[in-house]
Amino acid sequence: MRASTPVSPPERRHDRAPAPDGRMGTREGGGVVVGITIRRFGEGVGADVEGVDVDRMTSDPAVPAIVLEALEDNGVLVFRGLHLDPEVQVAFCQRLGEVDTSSGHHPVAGIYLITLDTSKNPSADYLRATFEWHIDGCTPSADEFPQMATVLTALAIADHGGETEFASTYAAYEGLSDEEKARFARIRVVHSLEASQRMVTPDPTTRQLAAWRHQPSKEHPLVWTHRSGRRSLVLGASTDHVVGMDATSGRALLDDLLGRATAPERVYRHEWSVGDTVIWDNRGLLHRAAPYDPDSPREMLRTTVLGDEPIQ
Ligand SMILES: O=C(O)CCC(=O)C(=O)O
Ligand SMILES: [Fe+2]
Repeated sequence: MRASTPVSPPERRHDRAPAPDGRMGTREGGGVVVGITIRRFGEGVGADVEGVDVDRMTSDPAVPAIVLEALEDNGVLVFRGLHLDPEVQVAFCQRLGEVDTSSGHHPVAGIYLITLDTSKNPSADYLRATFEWHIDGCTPSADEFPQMATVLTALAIADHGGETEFASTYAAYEGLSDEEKARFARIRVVHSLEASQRMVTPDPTTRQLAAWRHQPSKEHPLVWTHRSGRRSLVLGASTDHVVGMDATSGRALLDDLLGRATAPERVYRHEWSVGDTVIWDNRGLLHRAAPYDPDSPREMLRTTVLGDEPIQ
């Protein structure tokens, strides 16, 4: 584990009272400190956030900018043991951007309950596809852009499995050779709900197939050039086929790239404790849940912050 990397807010603030533990003003390497430490897990993706409690999450004016900057730098942020209420989770997310309130099966708008129990979530069957590496929002129903960020809080965890894994698609792009970068700049890929659902339901009923095909498929470039200027690869379970390539060669290319992106040394696996909150940058990461039993008590409060950046 790398040494602690404290983070400074974008603006200098001299008017704050010290944090109770006195860390304010004692940042290693100089700069302004607000008592928040971003502790990277290693060279790859992910970091622990220390010093942000529930109050600061919802009311400290410095926190949104710190979180967004740390998210861009680390991909995944872990807040341990906060036990966020659904309302607090949504309020925190609203400070980061516009929250998706469309789900409708949880009493708190902005919360989608992740569970394999169909009596609690009518769309639970679809969640088995989260066991495969994916990026959320590559096959939107309308002309929407992929979500910017997703937050999960663990209400209950699985006895076995159910960890959530993350891998950077920025790192996947950066790991390409110059020749590959040039070649892949022109490649386009069709994404579909059918492709991701087939991975977990290879023999669908006619009705399932019709439901999947009802969702429009979507063509995206393989390489996403972000507004920031960074580039990432758009990969994962929703990839259906490469435009203009025969199915076998296209699949081989996508599988090879996915395998490289998600090589074990590039993956952060979050082993949940009840009360943990994790946020990830959906635009620059692949994620998946490690399989867990359909009868597992695992339940997660999920909130998504909408994106405004097209894949281009
Ligand atoms: O259940 C999980 O760990 C992840 C589920 C997922 O893919 C998501 O929330 O987007
Ligand atoms: Fe997901």
